[in-house]
Amino acid sequence: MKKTMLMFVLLIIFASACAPKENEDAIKAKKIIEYHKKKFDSLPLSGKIINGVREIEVKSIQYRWEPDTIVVKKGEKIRFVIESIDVPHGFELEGIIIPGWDTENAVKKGDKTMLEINAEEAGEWDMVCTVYCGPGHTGMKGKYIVKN
Ligand SMILES: [Cu+2]
Repeated sequence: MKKTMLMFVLLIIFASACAPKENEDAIKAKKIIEYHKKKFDSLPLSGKIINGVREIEVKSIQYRWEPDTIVVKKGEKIRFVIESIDVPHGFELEGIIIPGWDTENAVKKGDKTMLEINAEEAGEWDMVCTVYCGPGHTGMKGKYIVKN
């Protein structure tokens, strides 16, 4: 009986010594992936769902976006309703093609421009103004975030 017990203990020690150990890089990489997965979890979603489409009103103002951070969920259909408050501004989500929208188009004061996209990929993109609107134009940036 004692012998069996001893064999069992030795087997456990042997097995744990042989278990593959993750190297530090792999552990670090896992942590980074986890961090990016959960980074946006606490952010509330923007706009409201109207007939199955998440509609978000975005105001362009010299030299900022209101809201300056837009958060949606992967898989949603998104409608931006963009309105300029002062001078003509452009609209672009860098790296995302908006069907039917030329980034050289201007959103004029008082006009409401509706743009629709599908949030297909999770991640973070810059929301920028693409029409020169004054000396602060290049600093007119916001974030478009698609949560998992
Ligand atoms: Cu601008």
